[in-house]
Amino acid sequence: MILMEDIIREGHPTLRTKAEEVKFPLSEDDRALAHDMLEYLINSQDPEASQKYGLRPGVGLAANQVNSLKRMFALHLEDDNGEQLSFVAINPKIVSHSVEKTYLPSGEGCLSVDRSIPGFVPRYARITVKFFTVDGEEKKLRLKGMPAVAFQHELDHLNGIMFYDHINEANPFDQVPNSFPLGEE
Ligand code: N9Y
Ligand code: NI
Repeated sequence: MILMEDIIREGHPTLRTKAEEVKFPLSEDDRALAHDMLEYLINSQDPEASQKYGLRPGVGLAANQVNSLKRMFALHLEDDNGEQLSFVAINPKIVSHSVEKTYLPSGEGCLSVDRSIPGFVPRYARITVKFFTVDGEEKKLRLKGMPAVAFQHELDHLNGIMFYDHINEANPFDQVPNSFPLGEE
């Protein structure tokens, strides 16, 4: 089971390293990692379990964050229609995206960052993504809203990119061209 002590923090080189493609069929270790990452998110959002194990709630977790350089991440969150999205994405990619951008009006955080870093993080408002499931099945999804933002935050981790890399340094809350704040579509 993944605990907070297993999540590496800012300054660890693995967070700045590009993760490697995963080969199919998955090894036992890869399967266990995929399972454990999704389990962390589910437990972290359960008030009893998060309290019991001292977990900081999260909607996404990338392998880099548990010091593994595999191209996989877990997402567990609801979409705009209240539908639960819960999956592990392996070798994920964005196949197309909107020109329009969005951002969380209160900025982003990260389980690997123990401080608050203010500012808008520009993200594509809508993305079409492809990835493989643990069983080697290819999925194609269209995402918008929070799931689109979270997918991009996680894909960034696999490429060694942190959310604050996208914040305008001189003016963190500068207008993002051609964008809308999430929640005000
Ligand atoms: C975990 C992050 C991923 C999200 C950050 C912005 C988009 C994806 C995470 C730190 C603490 C709060 C928590 C969060 C949330 C958001 C919306 C609705 C409900 C993965 N991470 N958080 N960041 N929760 N809950 O670092 O989930 O944003 O790489
Ligand atoms: Ni993160």
